[in-house]
This record gives sequence, structure tokens and C-alpha cells, in this order.
Amino acid sequence: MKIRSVLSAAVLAVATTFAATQALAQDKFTLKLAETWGPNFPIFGDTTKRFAETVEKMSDGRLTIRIDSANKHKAPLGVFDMVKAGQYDMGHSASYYWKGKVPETLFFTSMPFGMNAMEQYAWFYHGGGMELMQEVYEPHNMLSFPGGNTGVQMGGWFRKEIKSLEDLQGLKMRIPGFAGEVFAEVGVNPTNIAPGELYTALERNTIDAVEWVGPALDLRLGFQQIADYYYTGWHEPATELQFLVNKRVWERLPADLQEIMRVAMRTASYDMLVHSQHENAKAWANIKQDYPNVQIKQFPEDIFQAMYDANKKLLTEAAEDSAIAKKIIDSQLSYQEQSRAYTDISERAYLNTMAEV
Ligand code: PYR
Repeated sequence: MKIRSVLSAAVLAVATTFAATQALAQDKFTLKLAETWGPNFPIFGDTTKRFAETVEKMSDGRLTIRIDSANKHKAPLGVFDMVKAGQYDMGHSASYYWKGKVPETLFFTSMPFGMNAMEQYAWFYHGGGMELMQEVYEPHNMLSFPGGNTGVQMGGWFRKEIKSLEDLQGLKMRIPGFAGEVFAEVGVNPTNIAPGELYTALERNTIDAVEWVGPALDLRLGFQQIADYYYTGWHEPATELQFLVNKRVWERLPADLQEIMRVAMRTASYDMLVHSQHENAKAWANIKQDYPNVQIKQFPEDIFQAMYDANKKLLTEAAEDSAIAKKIIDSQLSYQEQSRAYTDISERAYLNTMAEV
């Protein structure tokens, strides 16, 4: 009798677990995603669309991502707050936009004089970067994942040629992230402006210079019509966008859907890097042909040196201000040193060799 009741309890437990699993397997979820970008925004917006399509297909329709662009939610730079508060389940943006709220978030986009995309992805996925990013986002009730890389960004559009440090004094420039802090150290007035307002800001002289991304996205905004000097980059060698997920929403998803999300985010991110290369190459060919006014420039040596020194000083200060910032900076610098030694004898050596033949 006793054995029989134990057995029926066990059968009941198995049946209940099975029923629960079945119910879970059949449950459908819809996550609302707020992106910083406007509707049908190329490359960045293609990344969220690709992510959503992959999730839908891999989950056989059990998980749907509904994307709201900035025109809908009206808060392009408010994605962090909206996902943290649970107003949106997910976001797609750039971690350095939150530096005014949580300074440590800026390290996960791209750092001046820092790692290139290959090195930085290696740091995220194999060198402890993901763990550090989680440590920063966890107290804000969110998970953060790499959300697509632009590769090396261009250094920005200037209406006047920059020949010396003197030319930078008081210059109003749209430039986010740590590079904005570095520019401020050498006399620039940096500001961050949402993508949708950049052209008007430059055209109306609200700003004197603008840094956005690279040929594909810059051409679309039309800067080449109002600025002649296009500088090469030093400030964002591997700009990584970000997927944000509200932690409570994540925890409610069954494990298989979480894994589908992880795979879809990672695939969409790598894909953005190659998509960026493809579109930038095409757009640069167009700019060269259609806008002969555009001149490619590099900042002179003394400006580079001043920015390099300012960057070093600011990193030291950031590490003194925050233990977690110190951990991230130490991790990034030591990883970069080791990774770069290999990049030097592989990618760099190859490009140097090619330049000589
Ligand atoms: C920017 O806001 O400048 C980016 O590159 C995303």
C-alpha cells in the first residue's frame, strides 16, 4: 500500500513535470524592443531585423520580437531607462550613451587607441569581457550582449581643416563616449546628439564638426554636402552596439528560448561587422566619384600625441574613481597588449606587405 502510494506520487510528479514542460514548450512570447535608430535605419536597423527574424525561425514562432524605432518611442537616448524600468523588454543601442548615468558602461562600445573588432570580440567572448559587462549591468536589472560592430570608424567631418591644436580650441563637436572626454581635454566642446538631428546641427552651425560612423551611414545623412574634411579614425576602432534585455523578462523565458536569443544576437552582431564593411566600401567609392570636394585627412602628429596623453591620463583617473572601472581598464589593456602582438605579425604584416608590392 505504502509502495503503491509512493509510486503513484512519482507518476503524478513525472506527469506534472511533463505537462509543465509541454505547456512551456507551447507558450508563446513576444518581446518589445526599443532601438535608438529611426525606422528602416540601414545596417543598425538591419541588425535588429535580422535578429528578430532568426529568433522567430529558430523558435518556430514561439518567440516574436516586436521592434519600435525611435520615431515610435520618441526616446532615442532613453533606451537604458526604458529597458531598466521594464517599459520595454529589450533595447538596441550603444553602451557609451549611458556614460552620464553609469560611467563604467562606456568601456563596452569602443575605446580610443583601443582594440580592433577582431581583438575586441575575442576579449568579449574569450577574454572575460562578457563577465565584466554583466557585472556592470546586473545592478541595473539588465543583461547586455554585443549588438553589432561597425569596424574602425571615421574620425568625423570638419568644415575647416585641423592643422594644429589651436584649431581645436572651442570647436563644438558631436562625439560620444570616451573620445568625447579626450577631445574635451585638448580643448574641444564635445556633445552627444541623437542620430536623427545630426545633419541639421552641422548645417545650422550648432556644431562645427560631427563624428557619426563611416562612409555608408555618413553618406546617407549627407555630411559630404556641407563639410569637406573627412578625418580618419583613432577614437573608435571597433564600435560595438548593444542588445539590452530586462533581467526579469530574461528569467521568465524557458532555457531553449534564452539560448536561441543568445545565438541570434551573436549571429546578428557578427553579421553587422561584415555588412558594415560591404556598405562602407560601396559608399566610399560613391563619395570619391560624386563628391571630389571631400578630402581624407589625418590629424597631425602633435594632435595625436596630445590625445594619446589625454587618453592615458583619463584612464588613470577613471581607474582611481571606480574599482570596477579599474578592473575593466586593466583587463582591456592587458588583453589588447597580448592580442596586438599577434595582430602585428598577422593582419598588420599582411597589409604592410601588400602596401609594398
Ligand atoms: C555613434 O553614436 O557615434 C555611433 O557610432 C553609434
